[in-house]
Amino acid sequence: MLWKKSYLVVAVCIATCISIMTLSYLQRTKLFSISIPAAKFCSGIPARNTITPLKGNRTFIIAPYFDNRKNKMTRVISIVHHTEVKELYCWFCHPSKGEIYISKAEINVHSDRFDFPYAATDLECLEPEDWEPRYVSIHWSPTGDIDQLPLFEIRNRDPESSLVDFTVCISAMFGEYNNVLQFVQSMEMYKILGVDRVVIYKNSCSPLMEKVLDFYVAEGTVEIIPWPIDSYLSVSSYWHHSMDPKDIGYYGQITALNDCVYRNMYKSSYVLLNDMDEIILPGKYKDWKTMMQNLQGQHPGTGVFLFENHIFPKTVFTPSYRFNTSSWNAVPGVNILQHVLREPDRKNIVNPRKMIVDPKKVIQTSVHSVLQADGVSIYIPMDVALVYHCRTPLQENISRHLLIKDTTLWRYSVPLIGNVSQVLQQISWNGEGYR
Ligand SMILES: *[C@@H]1O[C@H](CO)[C@@H](O)[C@H](O)[C@H]1NC(C)=O
Ligand SMILES: *[C@@H]1O[C@H](CO)[C@@H](O)[C@H](O)[C@H]1NC(C)=O
Ligand SMILES: *[C@@H]1O[C@H](CO)[C@@H](O)[C@H](O)[C@H]1NC(C)=O
Ligand SMILES: CC(=O)N[C@H]1CO[C@H](CO)[C@@H](O)[C@@H]1O
Repeated sequence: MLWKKSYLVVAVCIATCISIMTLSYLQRTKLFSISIPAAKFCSGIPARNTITPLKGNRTFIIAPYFDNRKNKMTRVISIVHHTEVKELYCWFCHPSKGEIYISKAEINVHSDRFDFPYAATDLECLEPEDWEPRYVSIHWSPTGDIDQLPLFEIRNRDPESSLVDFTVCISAMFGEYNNVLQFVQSMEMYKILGVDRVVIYKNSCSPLMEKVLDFYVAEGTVEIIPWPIDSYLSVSSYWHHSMDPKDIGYYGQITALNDCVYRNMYKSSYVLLNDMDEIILPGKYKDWKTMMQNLQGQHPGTGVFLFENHIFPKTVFTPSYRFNTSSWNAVPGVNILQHVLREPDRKNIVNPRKMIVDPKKVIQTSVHSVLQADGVSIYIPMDVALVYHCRTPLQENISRHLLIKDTTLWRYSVPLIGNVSQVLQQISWNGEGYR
């Protein structure tokens, strides 16, 4: 009897040990796979929108990207509630092999959350070692019915060979945006400086702006990514939660920027992360290509180039403005050529920076710096280039004679005026004027 009892104890012990070992194995590798009937493979609901909510509205998937720079994994750019989402799984399905491979996601909420409850997040899932998944579903549990889950195509699986030099990412156009003249001027400046493509995450704009965007899309310069973030979350127009306590900061700008970097990782040698009222303006070189060849030559291994932001107040006009741009008078928006006086540096305040990055070296980006990268970041002195930023003043009461005249922009006045006039003419011909 006694002997039998100890036998039982040993058996229970062994069983416990095995399950603990199995559990710890699963936890350590965060991986396991299951086989389910063939009819169900890859039969989820194909995701068609830029932003896909998961059940419960606490996780929003933007897009999964293949990333084998460190491990063989899928990185899912997403937005999650930073405390309420504790567990997520990637379901990789093989269309013919008879396998669903489930991998526990590491939920990596970006540190630049600025106190908002929702933030840009990377869901990092190790992929199966012996096959290349093309589709993935994301679910809060390792069990469930794949038919009911949204199914995402994994991007960057087959990097495209058509490489361009420069892509500008505009992270969020919102608030019925109607600063048409400044937008067209920015676009034409980007083109003069060497842009190949401009990617715009568009939340909302005016009907006239819509016409302008249609023009640039038809021309092949602009790619629009719909960004209806306010259909799912309350959005702040400010960068910090304390300024406007909503769900997420600045229309989800940081998430859009990260998506843009990954989207263009194998399409563009460089990605510029700036707003549409900003132009990275070289002082020493005629265009971005010459500038980046020189900078990259001087700083091999650098992945992130940081340019100082300088404010050219749109409220202060330049008295010596002598260009005849009367044909633009009916166009709503700011004429940047009239604003070449910049605010001086402020004591004890560091000018924020905007960036040109080699997207292949970036892992996580924020707005004014990258959070994680493979290469180093360097500051570019303002005589080489600065960010020309025409907007409402930061130093509104400063006396005019303290503003610094900086006419670098005027070097481009001849092609800029010609090209802008041409675009505006075409846009007004296509419709009923600037309305
Ligand atoms: C998200 O919330 C809305 C309304 O609050 C609801 O109609 C919708 O079904 C939810 N979506 C998901 C995927 O849970
Ligand atoms: C400016 O150009 C317009 C044509 O675009 C012309 O009609 C006008 O006379 C010019 N104004 C001056 C001051 O040269
Ligand atoms: C500028 O001056 C006005 C009126 O004197 C004042 O209300 C405002 O706060 C000042 N702005 C700044 C940025 O100091
Ligand atoms: C895109 C475009 O029209 N660019 C033109 C801008 O203006 C310069 C000179 O005025 C032309 O050479 C470009 O072709």
